[in-house]
Amino acid sequence: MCHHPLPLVRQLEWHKMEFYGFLHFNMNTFTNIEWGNGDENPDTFNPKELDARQWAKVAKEAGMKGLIITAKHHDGFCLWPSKYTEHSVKNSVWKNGEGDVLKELSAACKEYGLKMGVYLSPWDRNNAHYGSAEYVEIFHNQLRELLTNYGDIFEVWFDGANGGLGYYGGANETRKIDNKTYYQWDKAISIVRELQPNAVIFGDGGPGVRWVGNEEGWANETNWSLLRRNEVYPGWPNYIELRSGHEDGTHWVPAECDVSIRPGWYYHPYEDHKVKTLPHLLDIYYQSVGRNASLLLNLPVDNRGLVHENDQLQLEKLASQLKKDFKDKIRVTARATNIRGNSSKYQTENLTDDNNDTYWATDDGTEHASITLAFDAPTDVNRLLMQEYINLGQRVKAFSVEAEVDGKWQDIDSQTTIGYKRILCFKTVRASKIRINIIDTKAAPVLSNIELYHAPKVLSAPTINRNKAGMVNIEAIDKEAEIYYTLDGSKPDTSSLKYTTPFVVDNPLFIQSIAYYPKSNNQSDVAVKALEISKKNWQVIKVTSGDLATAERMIDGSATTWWGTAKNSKKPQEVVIDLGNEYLLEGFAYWPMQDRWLAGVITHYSFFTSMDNKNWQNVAVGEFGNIWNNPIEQKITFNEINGRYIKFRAEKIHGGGNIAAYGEIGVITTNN
Ligand code: FUL
Repeated sequence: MCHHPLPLVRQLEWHKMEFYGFLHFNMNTFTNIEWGNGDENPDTFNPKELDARQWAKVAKEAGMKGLIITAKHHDGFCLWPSKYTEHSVKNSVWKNGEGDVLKELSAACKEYGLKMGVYLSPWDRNNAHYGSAEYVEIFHNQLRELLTNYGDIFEVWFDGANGGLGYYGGANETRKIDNKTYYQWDKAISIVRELQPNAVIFGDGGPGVRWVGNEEGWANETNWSLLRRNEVYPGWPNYIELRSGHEDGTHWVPAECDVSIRPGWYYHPYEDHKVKTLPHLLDIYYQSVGRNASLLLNLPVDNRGLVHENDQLQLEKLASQLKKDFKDKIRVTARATNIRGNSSKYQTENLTDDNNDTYWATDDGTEHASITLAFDAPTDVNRLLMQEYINLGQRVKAFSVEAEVDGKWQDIDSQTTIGYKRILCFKTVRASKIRINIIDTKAAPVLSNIELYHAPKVLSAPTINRNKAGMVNIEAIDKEAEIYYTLDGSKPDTSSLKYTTPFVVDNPLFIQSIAYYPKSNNQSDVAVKALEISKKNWQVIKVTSGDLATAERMIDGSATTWWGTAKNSKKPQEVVIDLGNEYLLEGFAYWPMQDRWLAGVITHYSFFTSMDNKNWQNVAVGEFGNIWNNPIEQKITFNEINGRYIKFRAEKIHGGGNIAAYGEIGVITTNN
């Protein structure tokens, strides 16, 4: 007998969904920021062409199985006419206050056969009562409304971001709460159980589904659906562990990878050309669904109320590529070194019968076993898909894969966990057999499915970089590729400019480029880079602490080289940059450091401009919303002003060492 956590029926149903969509659409869509403060005027919410059927259609055609919408984000604005706040659609000009986005989405999901989920932010920066027991009751009541009025809900999403600065009914202050106790989670969970017994609850530590510990769309290769759940709570500082779960977990709490199709969660026009490329989206798919997690891919609905054309196009590419990757299942005959009780109930045919309810198993105590999959004739193969029969838990701890090529066995991969689904991608081999060796398990292995494929090669778009001197370099991963580009906004093809050597760009410009493979007459996705004025005359002339001599790293054109102020320096830290010339400035850009382990991320800023480095104008003050969880480029615009010097002050920072760190600083002089 094995004693280990098993999934509940609602979790088993959730596992089968694999790929579904997130819709970030709310007040932030109209204020063009990631986190609203809560003091926004409800009339600001006014989508003129809102069409939830379009969202559902796009999602359905992409192969998504459901949609989760931000019914209320941290700014507190409710997309449904909640009885428990005035801060909602009912007080906006949209549909004269008669609208209800949740209702429209619920009807659209029904029409397109999608499941629906709700994101309800516990943190509410609008509500005057936030921090007191009164608000918790409001939160619970809002939850009740969402779970009562919109049909079946498959997932309830509780965000881990909690407490801090906000409007709070005009108090404009910082409010801290105790993440573990304040929201009375037991009560919130029992409301979900009462009203939507089939819904799974998402939170940092579940209870039903856990966060994967990053917002980039990947789980670790080792990924247990198990968690020592009682240790984890919203905002848990050891969230890095969520990427693998816990081998000795006490509960079944599988991982969900949430990631946006653009850098930000909400729609920003300046990210229209930053929709993720097909190779990037494919990587995300293989590193989430292919690693025993689900993929929750965000579509930021735009300020018209539609999924933007560019996002739709990339999603279509992903869907059609996945269809190609998994189109022709290679025919195999499976044999195993051990079959439980030599019984036909556990036969190897169960691995290839397209039925996940039948499975192959070994005798108890036989934790090592090999499965050999023989092809009719030598066949090209580069994908291996495996599934454990998780109704009986997650058991495999280590396995290896070999291929028989020209009569000789060669190693393909050595891996750890499998879980609900594992997909290995490897270099194409022409094999006559594939062998899977189960090396270590928690109990006798039980596998329900094995599939092999030969997925076509996908071409990567080139990368475009510019250094401090303004020199632009375009590179393709495959050295056989030819590179073409345009500088006039047109789509590049093989009749465009051919790239041979780096060239200088000093002024704002839009570069678009493709990699073209003459052998196969194939071209990649388009790489796009919006360039601002070059930094060739820029100089960092003052830092309040740290090494001025190396400070150029914050203006060298690359966000991956960063510079930081001295450790434990007195806050707030400032840097002053001489742009070398006078420019009409409309905004600035800040890249936090891009290292895997972040430090010195500026969350609150002040920005100044000057003509003479003496008299300074304070042109912007604010917060970089969600920058810690999603450390992407931040673009802040302000009223046009002439300036030669800029001063960037870190008002508040987050993360180790008490330093302020800068991946890159830029200015905005155009609307690119
Ligand atoms: C985070 C939030 O703070 C972001 O704004 C976004 O909603 C993301 C999905 O979760 O914790």
